[in-house]
Amino acid sequence: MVVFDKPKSLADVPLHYCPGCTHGIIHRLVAEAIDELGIEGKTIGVAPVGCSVLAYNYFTCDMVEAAHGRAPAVATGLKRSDPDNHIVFTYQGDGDLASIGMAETVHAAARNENITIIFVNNAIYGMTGGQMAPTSLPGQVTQTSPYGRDTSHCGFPVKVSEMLSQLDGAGYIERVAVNNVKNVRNAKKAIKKAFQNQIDKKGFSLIEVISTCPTNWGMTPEKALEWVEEKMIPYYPLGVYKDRDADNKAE
Ligand SMILES: Cc1ncc(C[n+]2csc(CCOP(=O)(O)OP(=O)(O)O)c2C)c(N)n1
Repeated sequence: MVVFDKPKSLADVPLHYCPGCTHGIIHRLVAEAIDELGIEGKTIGVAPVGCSVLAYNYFTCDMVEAAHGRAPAVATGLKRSDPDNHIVFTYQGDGDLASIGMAETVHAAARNENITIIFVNNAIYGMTGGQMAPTSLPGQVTQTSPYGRDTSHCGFPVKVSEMLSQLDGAGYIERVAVNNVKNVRNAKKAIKKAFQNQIDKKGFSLIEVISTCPTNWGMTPEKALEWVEEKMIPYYPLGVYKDRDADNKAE
């Protein structure tokens, strides 16, 4: 009896991610959602620059590479070119989505583009070696804030889910984490719903996934999971920030 299997939407190759990095878990959840919804043949993923730049090696659906920050713009084109037959998702880091790509993110949400965004928030620029990101926490030590992020001159972190939920165009915004089994299960539900929304033509969905970067945080994988629970989740509370469907039903 098979009790555990690899999703078909995930290639059978070793991942390049560091030990304890949660990109691998998030890849799996996206692949499971694609499998369960039976959309592999029509799904196109867009991965820009960042640690997940090689995601095209891991997902078996079609993948397109975007310039840094531009994934929502590329996804918009792919979706609009054949809205009934393309299921399009982006897979973006916080440096990518909330810094260089902020304009694309905000306007894709404002336009209610019928796409699914997987936003991996690990509070740091991973690929380039651990510089401060728009989501780095106050006091967080990074390569460019060696004494800790000082908000008096570095400003404050951007809370993407809270911000986007204020836009009328955004359909579904949820923040999840993958630091324990319960949170991984919730993350799976949210990611699957974000794809289902697109199938149902409900418009823009973004799932923010609180993730780890033990290498650049300078922590063991175990300590990184604790840091998520103790530092990141209190600053970035988990939950549904916008669900147009539920809001409409409540009215
Ligand atoms: C136009 C452009 N500017 C800057 C870079 C350098 N760069 C590559 S990845 C990256 C940030 C990656 O951080 P994030 O998006 O948070 O993803 P992570 O690597 O942490 O998963 C930057 C600044 C680039 N490749 N292209």
